[in-house]
Amino acid sequence: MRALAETLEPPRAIVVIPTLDEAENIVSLARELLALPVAVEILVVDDSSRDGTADRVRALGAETRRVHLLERPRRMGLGTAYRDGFRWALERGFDRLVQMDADHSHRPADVPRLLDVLDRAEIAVGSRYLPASRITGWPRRRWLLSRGAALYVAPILGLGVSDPMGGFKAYRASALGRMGLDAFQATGYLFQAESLYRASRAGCSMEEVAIHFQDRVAGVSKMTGGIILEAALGPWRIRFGR
Ligand SMILES: Nc1nc2c(ncn2[C@@H]2O[C@H](COP(=O)(O)OP(=O)(O)OP(=O)(O)O)[C@@H](O)[C@H]2O)c(=O)[nH]1
Ligand SMILES: [Mg+2]
Repeated sequence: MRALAETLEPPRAIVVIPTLDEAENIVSLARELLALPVAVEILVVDDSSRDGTADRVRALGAETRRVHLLERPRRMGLGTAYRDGFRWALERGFDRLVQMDADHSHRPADVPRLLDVLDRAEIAVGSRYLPASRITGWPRRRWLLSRGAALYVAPILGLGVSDPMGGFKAYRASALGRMGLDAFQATGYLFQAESLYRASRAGCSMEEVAIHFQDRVAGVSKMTGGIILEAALGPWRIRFGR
């Protein structure tokens, strides 16, 4: 019976969005996602933002049952936010999981393209650095930092992708299960590359998708010097142990 139900029911997709003071962005982003031609639910993982992000998400959740909120007691890092969010979604039987930033850097219009890729690969990796990709609104310094991080991290982890630090991806649930969410080392931004490293070690198939990335629309960056240091040292730790 279960096998039959699985073949008849369309895959359930959820977009996991970590937030830290994104009240100005999250509602408009969620509404754009809900208006997509493909049906998705949304999980916001909020680390006790002080600008009312969680209240706005709760209000939206009361309006539509497709928006969910996972609240954490303090800032605990982007990597653990994604892992907690993915666990939440896997426990509730979602088949396809998308991750994206809250600040409108990742466009909802690209979500259906990422999900389509999951018909032929287990992971769709949004890339800012394919010939068809676009980045708008970034000063040259920011571009250099991001491009440099990508070129530095990929060979250390043996990743054959152009944008290992990108935060716009889609996974089949089965792939996340094989990647071992409990074993991750990165608690912060390096989660992005570690997820691909663990996926390739688990034999997951991946395909890169060109995306149009734009600078955050509102709010402030959460990037700090500590995050840059993590990107410098972390890949070696992930590759060669603690
Ligand atoms: N829950 C949670 N979310 C976080 C944390 N750190 C960052 N985020 C969110 O993760 C996403 C990416 O963070 P950003 O500050 O946009 O980082 P970035 O895109 O590298 O930097 P900018 O280019 O300045 O935007 C955003 O939605 C943030 O609100 C965290 O510790 N916990
Ligand atoms: Mg951003």
